[in-house]
Amino acid sequence: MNQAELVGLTQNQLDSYWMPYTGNRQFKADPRIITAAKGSYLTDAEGRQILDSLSGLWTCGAGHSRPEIAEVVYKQLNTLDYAPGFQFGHPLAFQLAERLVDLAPVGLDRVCLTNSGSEAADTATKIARAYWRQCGQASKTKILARQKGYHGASWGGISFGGIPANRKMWGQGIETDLLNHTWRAESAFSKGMPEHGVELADELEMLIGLHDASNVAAVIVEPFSGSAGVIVPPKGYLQRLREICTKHNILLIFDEVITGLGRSGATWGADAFGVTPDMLTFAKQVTNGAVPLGGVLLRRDIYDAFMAKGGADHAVELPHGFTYSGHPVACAAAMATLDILESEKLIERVAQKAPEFESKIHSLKGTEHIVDIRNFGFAAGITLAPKDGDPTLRPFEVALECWRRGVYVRWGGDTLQFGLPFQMEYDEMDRIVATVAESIHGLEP
Ligand code: PXG
Ligand code: PLP
Repeated sequence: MNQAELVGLTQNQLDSYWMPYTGNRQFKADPRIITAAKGSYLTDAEGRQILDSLSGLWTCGAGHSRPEIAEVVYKQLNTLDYAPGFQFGHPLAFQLAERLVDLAPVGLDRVCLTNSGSEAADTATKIARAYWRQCGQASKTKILARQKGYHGASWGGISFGGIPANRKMWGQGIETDLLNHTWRAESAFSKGMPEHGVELADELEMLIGLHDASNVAAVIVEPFSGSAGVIVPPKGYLQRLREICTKHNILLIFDEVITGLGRSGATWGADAFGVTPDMLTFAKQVTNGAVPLGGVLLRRDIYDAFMAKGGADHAVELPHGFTYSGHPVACAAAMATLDILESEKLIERVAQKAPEFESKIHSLKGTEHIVDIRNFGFAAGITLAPKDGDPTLRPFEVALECWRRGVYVRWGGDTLQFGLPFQMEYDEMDRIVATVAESIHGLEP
């Protein structure tokens, strides 16, 4: 029996669901069904305990199925299940906003709430364009980003996202141009930030020269690229992007959907890398994955510009928002998550344990077919050599072999990706590393 049959799913049920970012044909021929999760472990349809090396999808750093979150969510559903967020408010949204602002890098003291990272990236870039319009510079509309960047699956994210496979299907998106990515062969196996390559940031000067600053609204980058396989910027690179954006009056947006709220060993990637953007997006870890929520932290004067130009007192200053923006249940889950991150000092734990994770993951250097290993905080990426001319085949095969051996590993493109739960123990890290090595060796060359 396959795992779908084991939990009583019919073929028609399997076939009915068009799964997201999934090889549907392969999955439905060999389903991998997760039925429960606790701490750092998933339970599959066979009742196996599977070690979770990606915290869900970079979401559940505080561990799965936290009762502290479940309890507040249940209570919230019984008190205020939903409140209209347009023209009316409920206390938790404001309380959460203040709390996020308190955590934010200095100067980012206004926040919009969304339901996902994709909506956060859309929101930030829409605000960037609208902001320049409010400032009387309506020609500043172009969004510059970076190759290998991931900013979600909506029209914004696929327009200025830099992963080729995610772009090629959709035709014309919004106007954008992309910097080169920061992966360089000579930096392979760098621990943390590569020493060399800061000059890659100077390409931004070239792009701005090409398009003219009068046409550019914002630059959006992940502090380190997550989905593309944890590509960490060289030392000084983000600082230089910051300088160039400031010089040319262009907003700098950090997409911190993965890097934010602990993953980098600091509250934000902005803190870990010591660079403050003008806006910052977050999602995933903010509710520990329990309820969808995302958002954008931004400079107060950006908000103020809209208030100043808002028109009549009763007018809406920014015609933007989602039915579920600031959903009370999501806000409750976020408050409980921030409580856990603080009371268990989970971000500090990531910072403390990251050096050991770094040395463990880099111990795989020399393993056949591994051509690069990168890491930052509790994130790491491994690039595998192509197989039969296909760069995506080996990661798929290795990750499935890891699953068979009881470790959930995410694959994407030519990489394997790791985003450890924040409370992960050293012996569990060892198990992940050993399973990756065994899985590579266990497969046909
Ligand atoms: N920005 C960044 C930097 C992300 O990593 C999004 C935006 C979009 O968020 P939503 O919530 O709309 O999916 C993301 C999401 C992976 C993986 O395996 C990464 C993401 C999602 C799923 C898988 O690397 N990132
Ligand atoms: N489509 C229709 C017809 C709608 O009425 C709405 C919201 O009212 C949306 C899409 C957008 O949905 P959401 O606000 O959940 O993003």
